[in-house]
Amino acid sequence: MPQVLRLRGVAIHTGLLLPDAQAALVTEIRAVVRAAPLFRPQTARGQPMSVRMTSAGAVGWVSDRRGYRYDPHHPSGIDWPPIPLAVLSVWRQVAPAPAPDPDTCLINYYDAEARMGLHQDRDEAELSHPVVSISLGDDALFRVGNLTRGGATEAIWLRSGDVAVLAGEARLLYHGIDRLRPGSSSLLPQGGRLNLTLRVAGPTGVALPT
Ligand code: MD3
Ligand code: FE
Repeated sequence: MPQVLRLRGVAIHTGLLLPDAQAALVTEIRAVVRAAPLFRPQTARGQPMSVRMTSAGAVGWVSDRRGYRYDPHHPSGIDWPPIPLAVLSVWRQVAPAPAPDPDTCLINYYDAEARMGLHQDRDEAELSHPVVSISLGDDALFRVGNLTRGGATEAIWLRSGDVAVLAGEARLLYHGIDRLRPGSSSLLPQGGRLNLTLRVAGPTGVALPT
């Protein structure tokens, strides 16, 4: 039975997506990844991240020597593919009104060794819009901290089909992924985990005089 768990203001809709809906999302994401291949972003310190990423939407998240930002192009120079309608539908189902539609969907792929350190999501122009995150594949130990670095943290296992909604005060909490439970899901034939994060990135760069 789906239920909403709350962890420090993070709302987790457990089991929101049934297996057929999860499989349909994976099919859509495969098409996105074929068009816009996964890449390994560099951290601010120039180290490759363990998570591989790509995006769909008007803009996508990139990270290189120039820093973290939203860019209208994949590192290869192509436009990002559009956000699949099935993914957009999840946002429309769970984002608290009156949120605009998202303009970016970050696709994170975790293999058995990948992890994501504690961080805040603050590369968006307007930090008051919600963030919606969809988990597909292997279970992941999700950790939530505080509005500033340090202090006590709590962790919860995210499972395939769970949808997290980050709104209000929870939007700026430090969070990360400690590790996967490899082999816990058979959704992805090669194993691992896909996380789809929908955001309103807003305008990139500054308007130039015409
Ligand atoms: C809590 N992704 O891409 S998703 C990220 O599972 C990211 O790939 C993780 O953190 C992942 O930035 C966590 C759940 C999530 C997403 C955004 C949040 C939790 C959040 C924003 C604020 C607080
Ligand atoms: Fe994040």
